[in-house]
Amino acid sequence: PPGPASNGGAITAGLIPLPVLASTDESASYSVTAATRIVTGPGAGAEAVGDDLAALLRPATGFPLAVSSGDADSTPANSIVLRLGNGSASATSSTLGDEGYDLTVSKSGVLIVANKAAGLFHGIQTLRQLLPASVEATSAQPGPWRVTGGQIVDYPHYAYRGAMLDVTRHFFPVPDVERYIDELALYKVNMLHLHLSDDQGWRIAVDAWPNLALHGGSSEVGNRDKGGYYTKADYSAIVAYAQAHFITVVPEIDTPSHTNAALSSYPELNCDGVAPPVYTGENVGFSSLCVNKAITYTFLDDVVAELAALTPGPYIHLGGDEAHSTSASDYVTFVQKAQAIVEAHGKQLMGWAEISAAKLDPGTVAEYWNFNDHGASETNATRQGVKIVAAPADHAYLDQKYDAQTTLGLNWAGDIEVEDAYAWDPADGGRVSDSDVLGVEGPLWSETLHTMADIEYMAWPRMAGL
Ligand code: IFG
Repeated sequence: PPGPASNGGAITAGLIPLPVLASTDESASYSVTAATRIVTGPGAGAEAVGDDLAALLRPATGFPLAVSSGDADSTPANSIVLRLGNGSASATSSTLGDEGYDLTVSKSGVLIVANKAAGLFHGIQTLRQLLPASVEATSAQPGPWRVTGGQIVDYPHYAYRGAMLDVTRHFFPVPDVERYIDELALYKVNMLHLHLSDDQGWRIAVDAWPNLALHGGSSEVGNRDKGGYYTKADYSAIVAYAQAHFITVVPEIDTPSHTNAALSSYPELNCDGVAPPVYTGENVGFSSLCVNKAITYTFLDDVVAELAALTPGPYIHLGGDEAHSTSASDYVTFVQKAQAIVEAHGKQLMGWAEISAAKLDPGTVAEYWNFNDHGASETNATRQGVKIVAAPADHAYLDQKYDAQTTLGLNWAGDIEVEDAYAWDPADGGRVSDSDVLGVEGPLWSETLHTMADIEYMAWPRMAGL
């Protein structure tokens, strides 16, 4: 971020993302001590965030940091106050919205005010970053735990601030996904897109079509391990963990291509009635659901119905990328039927931006990734009033190598250093307007990833750059 002098002084040094407004008052710094209390109120939402803050700060500080619910207006000395209220002195509630917060550090403590618990949660992420970095340690560290005095008023520019994790090319168990959620929360990411199916695997149990998980979940790229899948309880655990971090899960079932795992699981899904063998390679675009068979839409309706029932978020992502084995007219027919199915289950369709070849409803979201189309798929979307999520592969694809020395990852989109992940324009240099951009997303494809360490090597620090 720009130097401290240009945006509120020392209080913003090193904060990611950079707050909207900030001012430093060095005379008002505060140190968290054994006597510091966390006071929340009113409302259960505030108390939960107070407990989150205590859990985050106790290990490294070793302080008790008792949490109590205070009365609506008290700001007791030596306390960190988390208050849900009607805005604060410097920011009206409409400015803060649902995710913004107003954070003040004074000699007597810290006050964080927000309209909703999500705003308080984002405020405590900033407080984490205002403290010495050693506060992130899981064992007791020496203090002092000093926070520079001043005020921060902050709220997101984009509604959709996402990360995508491909749990299909290689499977990652629930604890890995939860760890990634912990990391994403520190940077106020609020959407987690899970790529749950592809040619090489199917990763979510569907009661009406049990072979999808049982057969489709048994393979992966390279087949070094034996794939895996989330039971409905696993998926619900991920959704709940994400929700506790104010992150919304966007499940993706990739269609009509990237479907070999499903086609291999059920012969009747194939146009010729023959199930292909499982696929463990890295090619894309060779598979397609059978657009002209009725059972294809029964299958899709059953899958979407069961997934929608487990997904509190507004979006079901049905992929749509690289449909090289589906004719252009069949593709449009399929996308429009898929859109209707998603909406019939009370959700909005999200898809890779190629879906904009079809007639899209205004609530649909197109995720722009293929910069090689020079903006065609994103402008086809915005021209029909559909918003985009910007994930251009040459800036946002975290599976791309940092440089020639990076052993993990692919490089078809070019090397991506932190600077490339940070310094780019979601409005694509004016090809779309900023108001068309719902937000940004950092996809992490897992053809070459096997472990949490691999995920973290590729995701950080570039996801923070995004
Ligand atoms: N393109 C494919 C992904 C993945 C990626 C790897 C999209 C939307 C290349 N589709 O990106 O499945 O293979 O970088």
